[in-house]
Amino acid sequence: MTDNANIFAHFLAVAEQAGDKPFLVENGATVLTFADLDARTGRLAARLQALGGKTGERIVVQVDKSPENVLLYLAAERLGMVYVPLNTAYTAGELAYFLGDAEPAVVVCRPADEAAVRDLMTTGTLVTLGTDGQGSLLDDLPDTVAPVAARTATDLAAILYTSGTTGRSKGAMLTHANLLSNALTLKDLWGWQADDVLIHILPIYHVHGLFVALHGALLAGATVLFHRGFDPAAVVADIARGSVLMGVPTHYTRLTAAPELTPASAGGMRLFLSGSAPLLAEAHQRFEEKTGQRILERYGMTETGMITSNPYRGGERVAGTVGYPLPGVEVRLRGDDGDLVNEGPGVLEVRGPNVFAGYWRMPEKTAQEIREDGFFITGDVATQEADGRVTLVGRAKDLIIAGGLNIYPKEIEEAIDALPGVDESAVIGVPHADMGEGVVAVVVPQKGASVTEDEVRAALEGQLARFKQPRRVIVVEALPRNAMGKVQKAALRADYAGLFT
Ligand code: MLC
Ligand code: AMP
Repeated sequence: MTDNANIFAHFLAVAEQAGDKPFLVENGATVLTFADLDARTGRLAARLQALGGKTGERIVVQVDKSPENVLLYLAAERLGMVYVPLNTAYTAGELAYFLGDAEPAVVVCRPADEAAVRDLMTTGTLVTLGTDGQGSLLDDLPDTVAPVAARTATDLAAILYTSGTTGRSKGAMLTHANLLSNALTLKDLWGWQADDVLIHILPIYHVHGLFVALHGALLAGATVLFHRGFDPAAVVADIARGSVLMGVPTHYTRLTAAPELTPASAGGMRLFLSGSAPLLAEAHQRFEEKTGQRILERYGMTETGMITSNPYRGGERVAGTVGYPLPGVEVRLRGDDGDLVNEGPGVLEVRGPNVFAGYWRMPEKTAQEIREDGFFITGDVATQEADGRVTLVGRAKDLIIAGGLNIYPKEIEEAIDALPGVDESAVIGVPHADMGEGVVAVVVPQKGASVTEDEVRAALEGQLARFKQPRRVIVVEALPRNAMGKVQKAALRADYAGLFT
């Protein structure tokens, strides 16, 4: 192993051992071997340098998933840049905020977005990367390789934006030590081995697909069967060759419906992992009936990486629970009255080497959410059994999770309230068979004005990323309020609980 805290140095040490073994395989063909990793990332890092990228500066990336995107991430880490990946669904308006806030030295976007992104940029050099390796990023690749930058444990490796209850996105600053500690812990806990084969179906702009999945394979020297999107039939076709799959509950619900998936076809898999959103006990059970395999559910956050996990060995994977705090990670619960409680329910707080360094350029927000003793307030409400097992029972934060993606109602309410003729709105999540939760907007028109569902939906088109847009808009005369005048979202959720089921 290496003294350099740069996480890429640790990946490289493993790659050197793995040699010619395939790292990324797509549609049955090897697109990248471990032996290629050093030279390919070295040249790409030299290219980023030539574009003006420097160690410690930010690189903002909004591109479609591809093997080159994986290389770009690794090259950025190699150079010691701070990687800032963005959901490809974000609109120009959303992107403008991220670009202004991150002040990147380099921006990489899809070729089709080049002109629009250029208009939004206030700092940095723009290059493009397409799905098949086309784009100006890979033009003029130098023959030289950039060395692996020396980084300390507290240096930033990435900033991942996460929306907040105020509607404004916050950049979670993740250090090299945050990422490496979590990855090493999960490698041991989940029994990663060099002969593992990961079926990778997640986007690579979030913690789940970028860190939890890719880092596991990189630290184990394991092969990745690379899927650019999620097609259940393609996953089933790969399952005979795979050993590990990570997904959000929607992936498992859709896989359960795939006729080709059987205990025989899934028999070679050693681990199905789920997280990012609650996996209903019923979905857990149906997957087990279908495949004979028990999903291992774990719980995490952008700010903290993984926090708890059901056991891989030597313990039960209990449906509806998220398992035990990871080794080296402490959790505690705080009740409504502000005191710590043992069993809960209470808001879960977490401390450990995985907990982020704070929100980018938001010291006051950081101080509100990380206590002086280092515990981060997750906003998830949990109970804990005497043996440490955690069950998530609710959220203190007003958050909707659809298909594993977080949606903050406040942001959507602000967009709707700004529309002509709208007095106020309340955005809620109600059960959705495929996505877990579906977004519903309940809208009150101004006196004498008329507002229709179609008008609201059309107005939000292009303004908010598609996954955040309400699937239904209900126009009402007034919102239910309690004696304090607060909108009763629980009552609205009950009223519209059956909309998507
Ligand atoms: C797609 N759509 C969504 C959506 N994904 N709507 C709400 N929520 C989502 N997550 C929209 C599309 O724009 C489309 O809208 C319609 O839904 C149907 O799309 P689809 O083709 O069925 O969707 P698909 O491309 O198959 O994507 C579904 C999915 C994807 C579940 C595969 O959303 C996904 O990969 N989710 C994973 C997200 C993730 O990685 N989360 C981890 C965060 S990290 P229309 O109107 O155009 O038809 C984290 C920490 C942790 O949370 O613990 O891991
Ligand atoms: P994000 O901010 O996208 O990282 O999302 C983190 C949030 O996802 C957490 O605060 C939880 O609310 C939720 N989450 C993650 N894993 C699980 C899980 N296994 N069960 C329920 N919720 C989860």
